[in-house]
Amino acid sequence: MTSSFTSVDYEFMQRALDLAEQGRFSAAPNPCVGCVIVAAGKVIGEGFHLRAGTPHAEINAIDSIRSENRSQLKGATAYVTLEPCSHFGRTPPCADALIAAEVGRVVIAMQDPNPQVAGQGIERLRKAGIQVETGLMEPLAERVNLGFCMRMRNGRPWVRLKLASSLDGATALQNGESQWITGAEARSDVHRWRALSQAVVSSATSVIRDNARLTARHDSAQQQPLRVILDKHNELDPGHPFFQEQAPVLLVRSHVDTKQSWPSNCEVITASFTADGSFDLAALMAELGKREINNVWLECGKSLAGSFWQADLVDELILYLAPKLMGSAAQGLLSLPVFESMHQVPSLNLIDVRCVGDDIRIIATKKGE
Ligand code: AOF
Ligand code: ZN
Repeated sequence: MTSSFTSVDYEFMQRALDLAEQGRFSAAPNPCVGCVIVAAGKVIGEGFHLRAGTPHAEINAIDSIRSENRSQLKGATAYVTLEPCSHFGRTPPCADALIAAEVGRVVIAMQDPNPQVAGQGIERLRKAGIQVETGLMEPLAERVNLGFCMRMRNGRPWVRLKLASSLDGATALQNGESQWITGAEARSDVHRWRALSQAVVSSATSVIRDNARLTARHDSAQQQPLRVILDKHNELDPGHPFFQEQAPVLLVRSHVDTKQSWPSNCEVITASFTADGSFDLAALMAELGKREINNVWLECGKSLAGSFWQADLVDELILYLAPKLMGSAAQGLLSLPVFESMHQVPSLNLIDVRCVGDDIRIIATKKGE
């Protein structure tokens, strides 16, 4: 049930959203969640979810209150960015903890899309006589957990396609030279996005041709993403320096040669194929979903990028535009079919446009989403 919220409600939920963000490099596969507890108009407790297996945001918020002040919890309002859980997962239900604390009101930004919760936390709080209001700043709460929500609802990760080009849309000169189009700040921003993702997806061609390491080399990185490499023509060699990085690899090949031995950080699997003989990218994303990967960072050449786009598997574009002109013979951004009419041309929603160092960064999603 949505009701009218006051400006004070917005202020506290914004604080809870800021707290949720603090888990963004570490909470996966769990969602990022923030909680603020308010009594007599003052914040008495705050918490966020740091890592799977550790206490949830609500528990951290309750625990942040000194024991001599715990009586203030009675009748207090808890602001939570995600519905408090109702199930025993790695930790006990937060709904029960809020009931035991005798809070009077719980304001929730969004329902938990996890089928194990899905409204049952809200119901349990209401049954206990707590006033529950939902939907406050819901679109913002959803944006904090795009990957978790996508995986819970559709069984696959949220896919971000990274593209970098000159102002005239070129990604390499005619002779293939491409390093570097964007500047150091934009490249560091890419490492930050990799650190925010649980998997980086690319092709063997990119690894071999560009010597891409695909690791997250950024201060904020807490763990290295799984490097998922599509090697359709079985080209990548076990001795390639790519495997010497301290980061796991999932190598997807057309067939697996059981006699070939691979480094210990590399798991080799056989791809599923679509009817037209290409790798089944939807099946691969479902496989990553099963492996609890919330966010995929897709960083590859124009043909794999085009295949993801055409399979309707790109949820967000992150485009870096360098103020350079690389000429008409240069290579383009994305392999898409020839469109016969402007009606067929995909349109995008701009989500964010800003300068990153000397370059422009555009974040866009497909229109209507
Ligand atoms: C909350 N507050 O801060 C988070 C919630 O295995 P567990 O016990 O960590 O449970 C994970 C699930 O709990 C996760 O999939 C999501 O549904 C919910 N996350 N819930 O009340 C939190 N992180
Ligand atoms: Zn919980």
